[in-house]
Amino acid sequence: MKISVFATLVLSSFAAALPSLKRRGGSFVLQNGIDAINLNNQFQSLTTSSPCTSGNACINGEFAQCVNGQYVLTSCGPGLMCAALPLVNSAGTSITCTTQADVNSRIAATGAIAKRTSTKGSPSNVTTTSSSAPKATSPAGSGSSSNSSAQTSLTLLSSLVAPNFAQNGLNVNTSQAGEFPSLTSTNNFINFCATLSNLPITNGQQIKSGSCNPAPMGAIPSTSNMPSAKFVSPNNLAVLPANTTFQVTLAMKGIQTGFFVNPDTNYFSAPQQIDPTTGQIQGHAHIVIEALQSLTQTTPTDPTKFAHFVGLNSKADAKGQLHANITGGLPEGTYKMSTIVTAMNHQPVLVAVAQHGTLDDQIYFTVVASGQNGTTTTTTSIGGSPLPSTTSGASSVPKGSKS
Ligand SMILES: *[C@@H]1O[C@H](CO)[C@@H](O)[C@H](O)[C@H]1NC(C)=O
Ligand SMILES: *[C@@H]1O[C@H](CO)[C@@H](O)[C@H](O)[C@H]1NC(C)=O
Ligand SMILES: *[C@@H]1O[C@H](CO)[C@@H](O)[C@H](O)[C@H]1NC(C)=O
Ligand SMILES: *[C@@H]1O[C@H](CO)[C@@H](O)[C@H](O)[C@H]1NC(C)=O
Ligand SMILES: *[C@@H]1O[C@H](CO)[C@@H](O)[C@H](O)[C@H]1NC(C)=O
Ligand SMILES: CC(=O)N[C@H]1CO[C@H](CO)[C@@H](O)[C@@H]1O
Repeated sequence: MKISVFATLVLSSFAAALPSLKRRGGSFVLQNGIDAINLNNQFQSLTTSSPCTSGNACINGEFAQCVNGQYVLTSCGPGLMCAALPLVNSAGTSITCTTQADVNSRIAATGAIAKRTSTKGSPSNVTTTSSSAPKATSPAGSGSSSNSSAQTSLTLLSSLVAPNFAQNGLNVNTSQAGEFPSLTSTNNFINFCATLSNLPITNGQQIKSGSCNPAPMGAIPSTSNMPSAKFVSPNNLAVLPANTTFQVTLAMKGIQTGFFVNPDTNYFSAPQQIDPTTGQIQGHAHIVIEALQSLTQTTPTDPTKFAHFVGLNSKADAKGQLHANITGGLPEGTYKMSTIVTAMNHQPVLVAVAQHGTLDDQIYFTVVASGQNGTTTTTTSIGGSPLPSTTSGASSVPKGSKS
């Protein structure tokens, strides 16, 4: 009958459009998926007595045409159901007879994920689109696609193409004088490192001569989940006794600490991840202590040199604090102590907005020969008496964890 001919035509035109699907990445793709989900949800509340003005819908899985203000139903036939599908080549949706599997895959291909529970308090059963919801395999924030084969495929999902990456940022309302044109890409820079043939891919290694890292940046937390750090001890401008073990206490918030991967094999090798329940970055912090010429030094320090480096890999305690012992202490001098807050794979944390308070802390302190001005020492030292000098005391020799 008329409807099944129509359905066949629609289906065959979709089939013809399939090969181009992977190459296309219009900004409408995801929206079409969302629109289709919403329409299918709305169809759940329609009955043959629902009023209509024009157009088609689906009622009880049957194709519904609006005729004189009322829906007229036509069966889709065995094995077929009526559903709204996302258009492939342009913005919009199409209402047609098709299979449940086809509905599922077309909506999933847009990156849209149907809600499992119906909205608006409707106690309805699992709806066609609900049952088409891809199984939730990825935690919130770790990507919008739950297509597991996509995680081994060498092809970029069209639903993940970021259309704004194709624009260089100039000639738009918000561009400012002097702005440099951005590098652009229509495929999310997936092969960017191929443009830098002089650089090896980072490949999880800490390559001192430089490299190109192909991993995407990953999940970005909301502004209510930006990490922040503050040294508790020593405090700023503290005076510590030389060559004496002291404890560093760092207070942190807005981050799930204790997440730490192998820095020798998995450096920068995965996107930033966030905890699905708290929405916070899963990561860890480090502290680095650098020798200064004086507290008023104005020349930048040399990042290849540091007096002490330590990774704070454990989970923060109940007070949100992390601790490290600087065993043997530091020789006399002035120092800058900084945090390096990172995601799990050691990349610096990334947050949602450009303008934000610092995610790290830095303090300055002085180390004096023990016995001198001991009363001005403002931090907790461990052991009390100066230790014999050790190799770990030389400020020019980097020590501590490599991570
Ligand atoms: C899942 O990903 C694979 C590989 O990218 C792709 O070929 C397939 O079309 C995707 N399926 C869906 C339903 O998105
Ligand atoms: C849910 O499904 C059951 C059995 O198919 C049916 O009896 C019931 O009316 C449905 N409820 C709603 C709200 O559609
Ligand atoms: C530029 O931005 C202003 C302020 O938001 C807005 O009123 C205007 O329409 C924009 N112009 C264009 C060309 O987008
Ligand atoms: C630091 O040393 C003190 C005293 O030996 C010890 O109780 C504490 O657990 C140590 N802290 C860390 C983080 O190793
Ligand atoms: C601390 O250690 C350094 C290097 O080992 C040494 O030169 C210095 O004299 C020591 N200072 C004190 C007060 O022990
Ligand atoms: C022993 C010693 O170095 N004492 C010093 C303590 O600090 C005061 C004020 O900075 C100095 O005047 C002392 O010489």
